[in-house]
Amino acid sequence: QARRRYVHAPRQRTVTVLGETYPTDDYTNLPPTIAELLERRLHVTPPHPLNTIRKLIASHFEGFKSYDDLPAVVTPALNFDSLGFPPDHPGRARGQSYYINRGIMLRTHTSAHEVDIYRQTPRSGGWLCTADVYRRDEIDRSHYPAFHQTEGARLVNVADMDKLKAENEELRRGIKASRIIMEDCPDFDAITNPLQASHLPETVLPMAQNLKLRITTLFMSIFPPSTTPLHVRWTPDIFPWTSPSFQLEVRYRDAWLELLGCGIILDDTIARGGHNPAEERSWAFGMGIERIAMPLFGVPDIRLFWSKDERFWKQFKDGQVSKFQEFSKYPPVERDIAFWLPVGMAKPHAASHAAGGEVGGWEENDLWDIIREVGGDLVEDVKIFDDFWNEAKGRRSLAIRITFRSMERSLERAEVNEITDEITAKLTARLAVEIR
Ligand code: FA5
Ligand code: MG
Repeated sequence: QARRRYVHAPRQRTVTVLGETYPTDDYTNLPPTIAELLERRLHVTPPHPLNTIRKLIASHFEGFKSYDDLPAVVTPALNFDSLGFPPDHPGRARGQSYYINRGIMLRTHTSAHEVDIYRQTPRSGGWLCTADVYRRDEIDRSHYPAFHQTEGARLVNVADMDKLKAENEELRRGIKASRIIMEDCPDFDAITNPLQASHLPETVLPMAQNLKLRITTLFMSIFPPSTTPLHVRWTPDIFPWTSPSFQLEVRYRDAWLELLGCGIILDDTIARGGHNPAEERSWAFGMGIERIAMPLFGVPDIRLFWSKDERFWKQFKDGQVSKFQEFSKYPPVERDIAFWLPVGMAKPHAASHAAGGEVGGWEENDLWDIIREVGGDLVEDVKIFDDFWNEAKGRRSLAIRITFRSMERSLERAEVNEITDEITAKLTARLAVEIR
């Protein structure tokens, strides 16, 4: 059995993204199905709910300058280096990000624009940036390989901390415990992760409180009383360019849904952004706006945001929050595929899974991409339901269950069989797996 690495489709000499043609190389892994999504511009297209959320956020952060039209095609230098990602960070791997070639990729987050935007921001200024972002990720109701984020940041002069404390008191008085219920995190003051060595607590605590208070009052202003109380929880997080860092989750349909990551910007990044870290502190957040739109509009599946069906589009009015009426649910069709990984692929290893599932040349995201590439939006969910190591064969076996469901019609058995056969053929050809 050949020890083969994943090859992303028969290699084309060029790929075209937004009408621009780029040369490919050994790093290219952008499928045409993803490249097409760059043309949708959902976050600036009324009456799409993502456009409405973008505008609601902008009206809450008065005086913040908005950037809604920055190009998704960026360099790894902008997406990673400008934020201090270490060279071996798992996010850089081909298994996690979409590369046009070694030097050009699709942004994986709106933070790619932080340094450039700070450079255009005056002292004590604030800004917002909303954009489509792309990641090779798992497939389920709340994860899609293309999604949208709103990034927000505020600079505060260290000499203005007293003013900020007064503002925080005011914000705190406006928060109604009946609308936002904080679980496992009793107050806004908890900081569980390290302050930067150069930062005094008196210039960081008010910033961290202000960050959490502004986000909490944002949710109070965009979620109408009929959709609250929201159950939320703040937990510690880690980002290469912030410390301390936090994550916010919301309870939706019996599960915790991750809404955003945020933190206090590192001095290095402040300096790269053209500000003086001895004088300016900054907080920043990056929120997934589909993740806000799901509980806000009651949208049960993230794929719906990409729908071209008028039963989706007709339900919304620009700038207005309304409850989404699910259109009739068509039955799911499940198919299982079991296969041996090529000889020489390492044993399953919990730690590598946590780092993005890259084990001895085998990347789980290759699997998800091939399934999406063939099944498109008919794929609702994919799960590995069996994963074992056969000592005698020295090989690892995986069994996956694909759930197919159309949002628009009942699927024919023959059609699902055909898609499953094509997925099986591509897995065999590209990943050199052996079907069991
Ligand atoms: C980030 O992307 C950081 N750039 C956020 C940040 C900004 C931190 C500024 C510090 C300062 P994270 O990878 O956690 O963090 O993604 C942010 C949010 O995007 C998540 O909380 C989630 O709401 C959303 N998100 C992430 N992956 C997906 C996905 N596959 N589909 C839909 N939404 C997603
Ligand atoms: Mg996160």
